[in-house]
Amino acid sequence: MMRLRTRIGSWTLLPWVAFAETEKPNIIFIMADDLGYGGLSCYGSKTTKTPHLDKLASTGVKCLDFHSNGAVCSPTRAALMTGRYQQRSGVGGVITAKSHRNTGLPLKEWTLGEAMKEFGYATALFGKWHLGYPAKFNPIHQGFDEFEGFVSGNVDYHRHIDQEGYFDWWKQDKKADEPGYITDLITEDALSFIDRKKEKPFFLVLHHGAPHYPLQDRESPGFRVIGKGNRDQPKQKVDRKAVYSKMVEIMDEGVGRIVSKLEKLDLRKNTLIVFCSDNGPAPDGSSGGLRGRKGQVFEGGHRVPGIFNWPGRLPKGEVCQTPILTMDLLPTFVSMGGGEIEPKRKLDGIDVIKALKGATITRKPLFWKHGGSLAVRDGDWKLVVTVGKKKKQALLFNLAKDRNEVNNLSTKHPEIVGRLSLLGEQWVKDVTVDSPVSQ
Ligand SMILES: [Ca+2]
Repeated sequence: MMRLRTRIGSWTLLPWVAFAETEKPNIIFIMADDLGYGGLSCYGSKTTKTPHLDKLASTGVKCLDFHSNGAVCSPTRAALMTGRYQQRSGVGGVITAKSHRNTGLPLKEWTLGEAMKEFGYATALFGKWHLGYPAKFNPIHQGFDEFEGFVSGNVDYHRHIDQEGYFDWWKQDKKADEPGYITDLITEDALSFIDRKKEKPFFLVLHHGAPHYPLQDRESPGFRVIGKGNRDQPKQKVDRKAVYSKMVEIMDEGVGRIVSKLEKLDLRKNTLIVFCSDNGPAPDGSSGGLRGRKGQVFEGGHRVPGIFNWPGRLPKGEVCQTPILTMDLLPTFVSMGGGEIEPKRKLDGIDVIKALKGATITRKPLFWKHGGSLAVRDGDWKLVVTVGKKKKQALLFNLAKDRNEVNNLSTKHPEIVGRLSLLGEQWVKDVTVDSPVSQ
């Protein structure tokens, strides 16, 4: 490209750089479901090959301290949508297919979709919603121009039936089938959206079902039937590890197709791509050696892969060691899109652009809660309080030296246990609201 220099006041700028600085980037946010910290090859997996996500990490910023807000699905999604701890919007637990069919993320919440629309973006969400079953809670009523996907926690990848036996595939806020394997459908919907919206800034959210159960790849048979509850295929019928890897690899293949589309349309340089998971792994996945898994507040339950890639605007091939949570994405995306959030919104999440560019950010204490278990993190210290059938246990770890939470230091540092316990109690009081899905 020819570089013509322009003088503005005392500044000498390259015109194309000056233009790029003021142009809103497209933002594509991709979230996997139940993918643990060790689930991608760039995070150490030896059994799953993810070349396209690996390339986004090696040419962008790979986060080593990225966390889902929740240890399970709906809570993390509520935090993503609101930029606040999920307990504040009453989604402290899973919106279950069995017991919560009439509730959802309250419509009064100011959501990520609404924020991006307000700041001039065309918005779409394809894939899993899990923030309310009734049509009134559909993503199109929470700021997304377009929605295709499912509203429950998981569907049969071929038959699109949830685990309680309800058909669950939607186009906007109406049930409508679209035959196909859901990971491919989500990718196809994304490619079509990019084609249709290429002339204006777009905000595209892809919430994959993969690799959440049921364990099914493209060749696996559909098995759920309408009107009959059924979680997964009989274990003896499936090579679970092989199918699990394949599910992640198909998702990665879709990421590759999206990157190719952006390159073909000459949109890649002006598109930020972000990837993460919504919680730690189920038993078939990998936490990469971290203690615990999905449903727990040990690191394995919430430390997940996190990748940010924006050519020329974010560092290339760097790692980020600042703790980043799902709730930080709303303020970060708004900031990257050139918007400013009014102070009255009182978000818990923060804009993490500086951290992604290499600055050290000191954060306020961070909290995770699942059922009766609570984790409090302040700097390198993490307190994990678990409540068993008979006893309450408080464990203290220093994550800088012991990321896998092996050495309990609670008896050595009772004063830190006391301080973090108090912070945890105050936080629970601050964020908890009455709700059918509070935990
Ligand atoms: Ca999940």
